[in-house]
Amino acid sequence: AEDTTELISSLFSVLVHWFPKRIADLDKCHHLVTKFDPDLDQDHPGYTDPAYRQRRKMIGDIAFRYRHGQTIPRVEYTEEEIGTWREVYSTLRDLYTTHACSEYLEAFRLLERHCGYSPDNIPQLEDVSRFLKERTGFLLRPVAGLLSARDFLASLAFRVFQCTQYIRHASSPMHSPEPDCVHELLGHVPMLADRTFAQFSQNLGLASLGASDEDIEKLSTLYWFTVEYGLCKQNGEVRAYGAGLLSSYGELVHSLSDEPETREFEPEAAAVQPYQDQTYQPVYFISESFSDAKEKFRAYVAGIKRPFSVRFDPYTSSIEVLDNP
Ligand code: HBI
Ligand code: FE
Repeated sequence: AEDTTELISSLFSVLVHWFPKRIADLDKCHHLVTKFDPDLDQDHPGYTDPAYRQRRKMIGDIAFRYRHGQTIPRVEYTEEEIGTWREVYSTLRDLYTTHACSEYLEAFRLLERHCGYSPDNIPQLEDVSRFLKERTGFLLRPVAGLLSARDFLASLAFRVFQCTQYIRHASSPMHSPEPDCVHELLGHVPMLADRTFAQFSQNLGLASLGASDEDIEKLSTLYWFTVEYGLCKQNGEVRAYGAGLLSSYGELVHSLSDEPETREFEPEAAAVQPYQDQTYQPVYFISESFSDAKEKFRAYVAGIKRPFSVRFDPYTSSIEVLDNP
C-alpha cells in the first residue's frame, strides 16, 4: 500500500506543471508572449519605426542578460523618451487627487520625494526596487515585454514584480498596446508599496504555482479585474486602484463615470468575466477594501484543487511544498 501511495504521488509530480521553488529560479521564468510585439503586431505604433524597435531591443537585452541578485542596469533615457514620460505624467498627476485611492496617493507622494518621480525624470528600476524592498519586501526585475501569465504570476509568489524598462512610442503617449515603464511605474509600483495590496498580490502568485492551465486562466482574469482594473470604496466614494486605470487618462475618467457597469467584487464572478484588451472595460468590480478583497480571495483559493499546498518561507525566499494529508 505504501508503494502504491508513493507511485501515485510521483505520478502527480510528473503531471504538475514545473514551477519555481527558489527565488533564483525566476531566471527561468522568462517566456514572452508575442501578442502586441512591435516587430510582429502591425497595429503597434512602433511597427513602422526601425529606430524605435532597435531601441526597444537594446533595452530588452538588459532583461535577457539579467540574473536574480544583480543590480538592475540604469538606462539613460533620450530627450524624446523623457518627453513622452512628461506628457503622461503631468496629465495623469492632476487626476490622481480625485480618482486614485488613498494608498496610491500616499505612495505616490513618497515616490516623488525619495525615488526620482517627477515630470522631467523617468525613475530607474534599481532605485524603485530598493524603495519597494523597504516598504513591502517587493523587488523589481527587468523583463523584455509581455510575459506568459504563468511566469508573471509565479514571480508574484516571491514578491517579485517583472517590470518592463522601455517606454511606449512617442507618437502615442496616452496609449500603449503592451506594458511599458509608464504603465509599471505609474500604475503598478505605488500600489506595491502598500502592505495589504502586496500580500494580496503574493497570494495570487502562490495560488498559481503548479496550477492547471484552466486555473491559470481564471487567476489571470481575476488579476485583470483587480490588480489591473480594480475599483474600491473609500469614504463613500469610488476610487481606482488598478494599474491599467492609473496609467491611462482616458480609461481612468471612463471607469469613474456613469458609463460602465460596476459590480461588487466577487472572485467567483470576476474569474470568469470576459474582458477587453483592445478598448475600455464595459464592467468593473468594486472592492469594499483591500483586506476585504484579500479575505474573499482566500476563500476562493481554498476551492482550487491542487495535489499539494505551498508555503512561502520569507527567510530563504523559497517555496515549501507540502503534500496534502
Ligand atoms: N507581463 N511584463 C508583463 N507585465 C504585465 O503586467 C503582465 C505580463 N504578463 C501577464 C499579465 N500581466 C497579466 O495580464 C496576467 O495574465 C497575469
Ligand atoms: Fe500591468
